[in-house]
Amino acid sequence: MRALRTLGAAALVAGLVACGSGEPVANSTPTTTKPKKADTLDLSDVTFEDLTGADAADVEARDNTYVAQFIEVDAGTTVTFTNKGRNQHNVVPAEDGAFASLDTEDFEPGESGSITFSEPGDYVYYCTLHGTKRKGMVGAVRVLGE
Ligand SMILES: [Cu+2]
Repeated sequence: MRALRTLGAAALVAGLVACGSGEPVANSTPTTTKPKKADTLDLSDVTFEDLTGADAADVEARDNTYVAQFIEVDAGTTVTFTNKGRNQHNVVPAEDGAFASLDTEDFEPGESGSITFSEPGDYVYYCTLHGTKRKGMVGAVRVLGE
């Protein structure tokens, strides 16, 4: 009986030590999330073409730019992207899963694809063949609420 009690006390002390040494690791984790945001195009100085008041809007993918590059629409608007270029393009959200991508194989020259934006917010997108999340063939849809 006596031996068991001693063992229990030793385990308790070991537990406290482990707890204390783990704290600095937990404190350092939040700093790793910050730089991610800078990967995406900064929209603070961008002028958006006002396409509000309509149910639908069009964006052309040319070689190698989106026209209009920056549009502002009401929530619920369907934006149709058309590949007007001679080359392959695609439309991929900068934020993973923000909307369904228009993939290259479904977006050959002359083809179109539509995306309905129901939630207000800024949606940066880009062509993975000719751009990045912040330069080259990149654009954005600003979706306004009521
Ligand atoms: Cu492209």
